[in-house]
Amino acid sequence: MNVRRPKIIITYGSFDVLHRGHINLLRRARALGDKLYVGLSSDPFNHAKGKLSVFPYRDRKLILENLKFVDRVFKESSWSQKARDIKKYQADTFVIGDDWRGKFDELKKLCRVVYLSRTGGISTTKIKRRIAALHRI
Ligand code: C2G
Repeated sequence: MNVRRPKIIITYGSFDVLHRGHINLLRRARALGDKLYVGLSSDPFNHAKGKLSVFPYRDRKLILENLKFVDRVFKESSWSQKARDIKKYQADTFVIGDDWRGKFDELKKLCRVVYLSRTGGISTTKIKRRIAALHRI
């Protein structure tokens, strides 16, 4: 009896101040296969992306690793590591939100590339602003 190799889904992000937009993305990504691997932006790479995270990498990693539909979290420390990661983890599909539509099409030579719709009305930036506003009260 031939045992099918689990279908690996790979995605990347900062996932700072985890919210329903992130959860929707991760849940739908996981539903496209059997395992979900997440490349989590390191603090220095986050900074290179112009983001100062509220939670440091180790906290963001702990939170993601405890989501039932995340199977592995590894460090994303550069824009250029995706192709290597896809080969290393034998990923079948690369998934990311459609705010990135078209940006990672070069990965199509390695695996399926899927851009999922973003969840409207929520972002880490909005959450930061809301906390700042509440703090002023
Ligand atoms: N996302 C979403 N809906 C939101 C917010 C985010 O679907 N309201 C998705 C994004 O499209 C992305 C994932 O959640 O696929 C993580 O979002 P961020 O943490 O903002 O990650 P980003 O800065 O887009 O990093 O190399 C790729 C980068 O690391 C992606």
